[in-house]
Amino acid sequence: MKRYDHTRIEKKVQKQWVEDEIYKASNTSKKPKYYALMEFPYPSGDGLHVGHVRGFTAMDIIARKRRAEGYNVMYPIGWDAFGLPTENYAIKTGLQPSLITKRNTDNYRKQFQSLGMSFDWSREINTTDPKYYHWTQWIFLQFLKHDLAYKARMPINWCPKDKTGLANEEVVDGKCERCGTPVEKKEKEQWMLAITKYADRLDKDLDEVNFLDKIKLQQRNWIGRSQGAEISFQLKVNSFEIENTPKIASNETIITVFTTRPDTIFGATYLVVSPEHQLFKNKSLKILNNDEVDAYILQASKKDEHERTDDGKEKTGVELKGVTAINPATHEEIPVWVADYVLGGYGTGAIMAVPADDARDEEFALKYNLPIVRTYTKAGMTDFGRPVTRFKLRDWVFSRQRYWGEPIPVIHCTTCGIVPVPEKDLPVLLPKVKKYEPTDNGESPLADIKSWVNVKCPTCKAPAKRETDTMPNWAGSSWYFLRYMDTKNTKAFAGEKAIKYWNQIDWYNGGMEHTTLHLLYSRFWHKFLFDLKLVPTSEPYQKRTSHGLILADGGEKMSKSKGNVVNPDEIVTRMGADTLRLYEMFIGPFDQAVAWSQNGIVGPRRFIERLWKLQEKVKPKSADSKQTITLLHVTIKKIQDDIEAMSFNTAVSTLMIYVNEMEKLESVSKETFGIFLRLCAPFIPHVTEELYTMIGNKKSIHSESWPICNETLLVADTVKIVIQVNGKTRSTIELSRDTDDIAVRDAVLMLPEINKWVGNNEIVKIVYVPNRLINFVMKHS
Ligand code: ANZ
Ligand code: ZN
Repeated sequence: MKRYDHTRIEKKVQKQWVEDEIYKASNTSKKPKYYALMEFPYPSGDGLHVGHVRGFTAMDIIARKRRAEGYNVMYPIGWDAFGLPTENYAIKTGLQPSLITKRNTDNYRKQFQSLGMSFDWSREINTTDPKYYHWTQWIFLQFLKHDLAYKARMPINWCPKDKTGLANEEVVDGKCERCGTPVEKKEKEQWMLAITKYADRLDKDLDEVNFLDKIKLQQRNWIGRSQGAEISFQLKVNSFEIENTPKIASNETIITVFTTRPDTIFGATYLVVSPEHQLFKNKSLKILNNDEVDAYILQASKKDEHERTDDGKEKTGVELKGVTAINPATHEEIPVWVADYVLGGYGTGAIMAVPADDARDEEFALKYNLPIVRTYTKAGMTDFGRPVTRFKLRDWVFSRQRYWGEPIPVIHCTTCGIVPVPEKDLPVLLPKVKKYEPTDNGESPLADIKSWVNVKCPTCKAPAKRETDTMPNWAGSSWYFLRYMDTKNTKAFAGEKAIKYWNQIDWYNGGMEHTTLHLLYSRFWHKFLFDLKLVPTSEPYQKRTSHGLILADGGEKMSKSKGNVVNPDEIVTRMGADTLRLYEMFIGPFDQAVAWSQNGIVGPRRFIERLWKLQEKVKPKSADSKQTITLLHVTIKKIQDDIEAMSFNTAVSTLMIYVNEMEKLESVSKETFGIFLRLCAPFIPHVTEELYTMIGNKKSIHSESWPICNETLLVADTVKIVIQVNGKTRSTIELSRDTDDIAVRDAVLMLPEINKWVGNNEIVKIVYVPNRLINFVMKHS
């Protein structure tokens, strides 16, 4: 028997796969289609890390199983390559971002190929390719045409170090998500996308899709639907104080509040307006302590939302002297305050304060000695109100003052205003620049290229200027899954036929960190395209799952600065891609964060070596016992169920148990071993391909069909084993009868609820009562 030489085998079969194009998806196949997708990566200079391998291997297993089940599977890959890290590297080195991107994607491609991913490489895309961003720009123009893209002067989050505007989502605890610098507020003209117009549907339509509950919840929280009422309060301005001032405009004589508790209105003893409230925008309302109020507003503008609203923070505010409001329920005159615990961007930016019922209002009332009415009549929910639905979601700040992004395809003309670039002139190419730094006044470096900026107005032909803002790095990923359907199309983002064929993504997996924004943004774009009748479904993803992070040995986050990053290339070289894949599937429950363990990888490697050795037992004419066959079918059932449930770790332990069984046999038939290899193939595609050929099969194992489980053999031949730690029962596990002690031990130790007790502690003794109980005796700490 040849020794197991992973390098030789993996290189050889990978070459064969490329030659035979076995993973190529057809756009015209008669087979049922299956579209499996994993979030495409940002090609960073560091290359793939083991966290990528986890999610991509999982979807690779799904894709391979579906092919075996007879589907025409598309499992595509591409690069989400615009964005800051590349740009910052360009600034540092003077290299062109497009060259850096090429270098990085070349590396990622090589790495993915070495991992044996069953991608259809003919569909590779790159968001920075002009042939791709042509269509990102085109979709933007459709938003513009339908009034969903607009310009607004906005206080934006400004990172003084990166010199760029940040979306709310990119601000973490008041700091820039990328560099940690405290974020400032800056007023700037920004492009906005009106995602709030879709808030209702983005919320409601979650009912129709198969997303993990926690993912739906995150989407819902982010959208923040809130049912309530708007109630108007008449203002009263002290007459003798305003004798010589002009009359205030009528819309300023009322303050409208948003409340989820209109029934509490009899207990509303004062109003609070936010520092951003319209009331302060034009100065016609006479406030006696104007200077004090202005100073307060200025102070508030320097705080971020957390500082203003966090529970622990002391509330502050200033009374508007000379202004009162009439409570429409009690007809009493109540004071009006400005306080920054009320936010400008939510509801109407003003509230009725009910200190008896709302903790924040109570805290404020106690501090400033405002009346608290503890018992009052409850109003009907709509007696004073106009019912409204409000959302926390805000419109999407869609411009960046940076170089490495899609140019926003509009032209500014002094006569015609904002003029879209005619569709025939797309794409608006990113010009070459000498310096990639944003300019000192915060404009994009594109603003400095006169030859690019100065153009003729497409409408009146007078001299005009190009928009110099670029799109945020969320743009290209908002529709990439559509491009995969028809990557070479030059007339549309994808052709009608191709879109009709692939229809919708059947299964989308990605990181938990993308289940809010990217998911929401791409659902929004898709709904918009659906409204334009360009895609057949209003939701892009039928099913969405997420994988947990892989942490460093010891449980910390992997990071370059801590020097604890595990390099997948090194493991592929030393142990093989199959071992790495198997280890990542075995490492722990797929949806949870797990810590890498350098020792842990030895187990999967040993499994493959044992599998390799089993070839010696394969006899064409071996008559397998009933027990061997039964367990094979139990295994088929378990593997297929576990794969569907993404319970990969238990699937792997089931495979391990069967290898144990086969090792005990004198011989095993070619058929039984072949079926077992087919079950292993999605996990370890290289070694199974080689072994399958070695036992005398002509076809690639990856073109074989999925083994069919003979359910009649599945008499309930399983037993429930009690698991104890130091004699205390901690859990149970269901395994097939007569599973041997080593396999039971390994299966049990993988359960998170047991690992919690045993973990890295020393096991003194293991007591096993076959088919009934296993007890771990631990060293006393
Ligand atoms: C009176 C009241 C009485 C309220 C009571 C609550 C409890 P959600 O559920 O998050 O939508 N509110 C409204 N606009 C606000 C703003 N711009 N900044 C800060 N707070 C604001 O919360 C809605 C409630 O939060 C509203 O209902 C309002 O306080 C407050 F016993 O009105 B309530
Ligand atoms: Zn013009």
